[in-house]
Amino acid sequence: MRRNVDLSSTLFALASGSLPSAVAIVKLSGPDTFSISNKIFRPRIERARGIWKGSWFTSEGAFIDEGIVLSFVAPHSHTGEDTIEFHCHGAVAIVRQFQEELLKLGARPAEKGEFSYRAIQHGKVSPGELETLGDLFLARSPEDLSAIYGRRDAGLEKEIEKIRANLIRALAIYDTAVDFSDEYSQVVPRAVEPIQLAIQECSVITQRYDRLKEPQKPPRIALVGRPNAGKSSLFNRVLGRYRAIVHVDPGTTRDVLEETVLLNGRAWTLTDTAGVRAEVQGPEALGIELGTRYLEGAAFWILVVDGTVGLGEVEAELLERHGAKPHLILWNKRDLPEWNLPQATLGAQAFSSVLPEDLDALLSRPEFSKGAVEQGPLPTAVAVAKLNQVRETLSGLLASMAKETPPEYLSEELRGGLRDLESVIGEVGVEDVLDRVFGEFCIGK
Ligand SMILES: Nc1nc2c(ncn2[C@@H]2O[C@H](COP(=O)(O)OP(=O)(O)OP(=O)(O)O)[C@@H](O)[C@H]2O)c(=O)[nH]1
Ligand SMILES: [Mg+2]
Repeated sequence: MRRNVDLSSTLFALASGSLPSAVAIVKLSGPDTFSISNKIFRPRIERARGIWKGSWFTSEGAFIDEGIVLSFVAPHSHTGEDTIEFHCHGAVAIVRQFQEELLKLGARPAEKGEFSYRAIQHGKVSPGELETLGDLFLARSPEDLSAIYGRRDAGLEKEIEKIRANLIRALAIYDTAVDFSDEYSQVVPRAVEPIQLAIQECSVITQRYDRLKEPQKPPRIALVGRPNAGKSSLFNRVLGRYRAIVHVDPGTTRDVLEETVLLNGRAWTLTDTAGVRAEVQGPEALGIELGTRYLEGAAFWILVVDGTVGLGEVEAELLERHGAKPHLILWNKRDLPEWNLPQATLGAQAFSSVLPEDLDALLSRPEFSKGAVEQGPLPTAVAVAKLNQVRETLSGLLASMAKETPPEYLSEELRGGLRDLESVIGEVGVEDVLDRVFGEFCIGK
């Protein structure tokens, strides 16, 4: 990945966005910055900090453009080197000609992140600051921004400490097994639980970062139930418009319908699915199967029950298979005289999608305000890489325990994992961030 990491060449790159644009910024940085600039920019500028207005010409004297130049003198620049920013018109032809001239005059195109690399080498930014900078470009919401800026709070340290406590527990078990080697099968398996807990806790932390890196749809709430229960009616009420077909005939909805909604201040993907029933074939059966897959990917689900009919096998099976996932049971159609909610039916809520007060109460339920993504402290990319390594070590330990690997070996491996874990909250080193800088940063940064 890292090809040219010398500090002696003078680099150039387009530091602004894609062309054409109102203004383009071409950045030139390195020891020959001023001498190169003076071969194409008039008036000549001294090696001094300033803002200059003037024009650019090719080495043959042909006019390219006019604009302004910002000059910085080492070490007072982003890279810590002599740097000039050319602010010209953002036309493809101008910028291209410009870059060709710079190339002819001995400058070389910067690689991704190469300016930042020089900034680190010259002590202008710390690796930790570069981490923050890298993540800043991934932020899409004010929440993302405050998570990135809020990292300095000690939240992550507390979480790492919890993982560490589990690993120390496991270590004590391994060490006991070393001392009582003939009782392996009674002692070592006790370490499985703390190790599994630690793996889980590592994942919880790294997932927060994955969410920042991979923009996703908001978490899903799936509306599920038997045909005719009133899922599509509820879907439409929440959206406030007639989006899904509603009909007295069961089996109306065949496809999965999804819309983004704001519930209690949080974005969710609300999903209407085909009513579940056995003994159907063809498109309806396919629709039911598709709905099941969406239910599996949901963060929350609402079982809509026709309160004039009650529970049946469909509901029992859904609850058995998906009951562990956060859900809510709505005993729908309470506006009808035939409606009946037997006492203590699985904590079901009396509901009617035609009663506005019921809809209001549903939409303001506190579970919708939290969002499905847990809002803990955001780790850095370096911390995530280390935690992934820890998780790998721990998974390896689970496999080794299953094979009755000697406890001496387990203990040694676990100590390595502990060291990696402890380094998560230590200082970030230059080496830790270099691959990221060269791999992910934009050209010109
Ligand atoms: N009175 C009353 N009728 C309702 C209520 N909710 C739905 N309905 C009626 O029940 C029938 C079925 O409603 P849908 O919303 O299409 O039901 P569904 O669960 O989407 O049905 P499928 O798409 O077949 O799975 C329609 O005639 C609706 O008007 C309610 O709260 N009260
Ligand atoms: Mg429907």
